Amino acid sequence: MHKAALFVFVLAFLSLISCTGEPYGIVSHRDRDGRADQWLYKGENEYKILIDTNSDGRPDVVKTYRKGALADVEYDRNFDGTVDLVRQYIDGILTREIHDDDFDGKTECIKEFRRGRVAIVERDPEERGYIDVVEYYDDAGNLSRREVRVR
Ligand SMILES: [Ca+2]
Ligand SMILES: [Ca+2]
Repeated sequence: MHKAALFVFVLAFLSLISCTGEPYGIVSHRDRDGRADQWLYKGENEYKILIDTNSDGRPDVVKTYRKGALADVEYDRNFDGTVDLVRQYIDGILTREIHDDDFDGKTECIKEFRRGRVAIVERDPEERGYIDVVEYYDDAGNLSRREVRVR
């Protein structure tokens, strides 16, 4: 349930950046050659700042603000139009990262943070949509426990 919600969240972003037209909202900045490289998208209870970091005309970093505070940042690190890293924040503090580090569109790792440090890592190495391995880390960053879930 929890994990399903995360996948829905990522898909919602994809539908946003696949829009066409002046596609990504209001242009809020242009780089020196006059092309847009930053857009502002206003929703009902949130706004998004979309940034094109590699100047290909498409946003690859999307920052979402809710109630004026940074809530999450989505990254397309290989510039293929698909989100491959999501960082979620509460009161501006990083709480969770959702990783697709092999860029196949499927999540294989979720990291939970406590006071800015990794506390729990959930792994789905075979990308079947189930968490197979849960790792717990202590305050010094050392692995303290590793659970393998058998299905
Ligand atoms: Ca781009
Ligand atoms: Ca993946």
